[in-house]
Amino acid sequence: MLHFYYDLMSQPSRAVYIFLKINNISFVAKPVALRNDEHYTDWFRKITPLCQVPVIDDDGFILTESVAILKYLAIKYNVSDHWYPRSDLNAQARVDESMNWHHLNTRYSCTSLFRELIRLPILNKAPIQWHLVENERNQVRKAVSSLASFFLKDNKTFLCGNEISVADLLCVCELMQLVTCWEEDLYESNPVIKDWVHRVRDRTDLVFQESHHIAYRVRSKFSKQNKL
Ligand SMILES: N[C@@H](CCC(=O)N[C@@H](CS)C(=O)NCC(=O)O)C(=O)O
Repeated sequence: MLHFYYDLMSQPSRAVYIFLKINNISFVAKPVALRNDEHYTDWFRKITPLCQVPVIDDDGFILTESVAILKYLAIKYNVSDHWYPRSDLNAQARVDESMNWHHLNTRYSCTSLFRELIRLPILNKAPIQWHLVENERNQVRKAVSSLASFFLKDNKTFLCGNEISVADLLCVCELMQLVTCWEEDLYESNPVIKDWVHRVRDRTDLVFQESHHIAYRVRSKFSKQNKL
């Protein structure tokens, strides 16, 4: 049986969660509350000494890293080829290209901005460091611009072609983290990106909404007045 360890506040966890649900892959849900430091407990350290989510345990085969997990699940559960192409090497390489780029660009910039605005002020019980925030916003702007001008060029429907892939899930879940801190203008101000995010949301529909409830709950706690 497949066990899935996740926290829906975690962007890569949400991508895997949406993938599992949309493809009707049964799993035993094992939420790990990062806010309560559950990832540092002894029981979770036994699952992964890296103390991070997401993780899967598929009949004793434990796998960390969202990209590896998504590829493994796509192949193991033989989901529709568009999610992670197996029949066309070039199409597969496009999805890999996008996911490799994602880590140091959308992932790094969005998670850094979220950390400056929400994580660190809570952890350190200290005010937001606005001079650092502006730098992180610029990194997000740069990633958004590359997404539009390279990955979504020529009016592409999704990042790697006309159908959705695991790369779209990872990337959109990362951008959606900005909703928590009222920073969604950073991507919504770009019409190409705004439309693509909406397409991914519409394509994954109720699962997308369910997986992002918590992001909107955090948003309602983080006052917009905190923003500069
Ligand atoms: N490269 C990993 C990143 C995993 C990761 O950074 N997970 C975060 C949540 S988004 C986490 O568990 N953070 C807890 C910590 O590092 O203390 C992946 O893509 O799965």
